[in-house]
Amino acid sequence: MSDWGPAVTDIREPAGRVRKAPEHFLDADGVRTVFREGKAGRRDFIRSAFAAAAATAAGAAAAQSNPVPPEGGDPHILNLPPHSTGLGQPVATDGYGKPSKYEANVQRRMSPGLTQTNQASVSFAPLQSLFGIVTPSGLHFERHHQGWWDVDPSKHRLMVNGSDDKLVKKPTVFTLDEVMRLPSVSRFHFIECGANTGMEWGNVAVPTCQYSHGMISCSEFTGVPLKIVLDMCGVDYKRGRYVLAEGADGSSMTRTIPMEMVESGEVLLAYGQNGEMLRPENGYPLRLVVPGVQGVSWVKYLRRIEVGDQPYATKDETIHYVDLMPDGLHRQYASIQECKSVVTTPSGGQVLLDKGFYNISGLAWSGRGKIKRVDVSVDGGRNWRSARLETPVLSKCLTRFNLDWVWDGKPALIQSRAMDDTGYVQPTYRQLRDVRGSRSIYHNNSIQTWLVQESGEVKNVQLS
Ligand SMILES: Nc1nc2c(c(=O)[nH]1)N[C@H]1C(S)=C(S)[C@@H](COP(=O)(O)O)O[C@H]1N2
Ligand SMILES: [Mo]
Repeated sequence: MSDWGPAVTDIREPAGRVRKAPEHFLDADGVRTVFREGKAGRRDFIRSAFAAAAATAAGAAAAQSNPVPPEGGDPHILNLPPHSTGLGQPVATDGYGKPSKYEANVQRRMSPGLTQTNQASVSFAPLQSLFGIVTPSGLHFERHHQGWWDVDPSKHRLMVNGSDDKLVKKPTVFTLDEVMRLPSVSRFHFIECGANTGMEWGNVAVPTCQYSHGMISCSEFTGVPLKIVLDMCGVDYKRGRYVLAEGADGSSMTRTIPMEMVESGEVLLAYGQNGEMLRPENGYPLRLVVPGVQGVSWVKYLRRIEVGDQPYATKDETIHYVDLMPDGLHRQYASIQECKSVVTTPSGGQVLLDKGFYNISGLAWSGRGKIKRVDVSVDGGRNWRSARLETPVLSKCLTRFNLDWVWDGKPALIQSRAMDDTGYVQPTYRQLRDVRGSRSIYHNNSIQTWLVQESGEVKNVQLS
């Protein structure tokens, strides 16, 4: 089955899943609006659609945290909230901590109807709720072809062999302990599924950036450069110009990686993610990290590396993850994720509560290197201003950008356009379709447009 089933008709969470938090306004999709409730005096600015929710939320918040005597009460007794007067929770109540209950709407989400089973499926990361560049491991997007497993690390093995006897002198089977005693590195990289933003090819315009761009995540990965292990096994690098990576799950996930990538030292046998072991959903206990390359090559539950003298033409590189070009031929092995960006605030589903100042914020990345510049337009691409790139700006990693904006209350078309250090500039839909046609599913890196309507509601639109 391909990554995308029928078009989405209804992406809303069941109403019961949406939590109203006292300090945030949440719309029906559980999307946090841009403004938090400020002073009570600001409430007259709030749009009528939110007035009811706002009144309850602000009232509850005021009662909890306002250290003034209740009206008509004893002026000597301050109405302090329990958290200022009582004893808090003991340490290690949760041996492994969880987010605040007020953040319960920040979830990775499935798109109902997108896939026929929940095992060969995808969940999207809530980009609109995240700050900085690191994706918390519990919110990392998921893409499984045959469901995920919690594989016993003491039983897991990694085999390294050659496609013929001469390519690898010492074929070896490694335990995880044996891999983990080798020299390790830790590096921040994004992983993006080649199908990210795929529905936009058909101008489906899914409502939020979680669904349009949420098949990307960014982590600090820790592991052993694959080159070190291949050296140990005595690889003939003259003839052995490709490796095949194979996963241990039932999906027969196998992908060809060119040896130059391995020789660069960037390809990792990773066991660590954001300071701890990989999560089961992300390939515990061992996955391949192939910086800059589409997610499908980042084989999870990695059990075998074979060295070969030619590309392997597996199902996931000849039938799936290929691009139908305008001349009717398929482009295969397209692997590097080209330079791309998206504004995450304000973005589809969010609501601006009033005109005035906003921090436009978003993410930019390139599979070829570092982000050099991000320009932002609020008028559909007529005028551009350069955004601030926040540090760190790392190679093949998400880069956070921010830009000051004063909204005048009129409709605005917000876009971002990233450039990487090779000089490549993220294309418009017209530029992309001129080269790629319109029958692709994968590898859509076009400029995204969000329409801010006069009501403050933000919508996904596509400018041709
Ligand atoms: N073993 C195995 N590896 C796999 C897959 C899989 O189904 N099985 N899916 C691939 C695809 S298509 C993507 S986009 C990434 C997703 O990684 P994640 O689930 O950690 O986000 O894993 C890749 N590696
Ligand atoms: Mo993918």
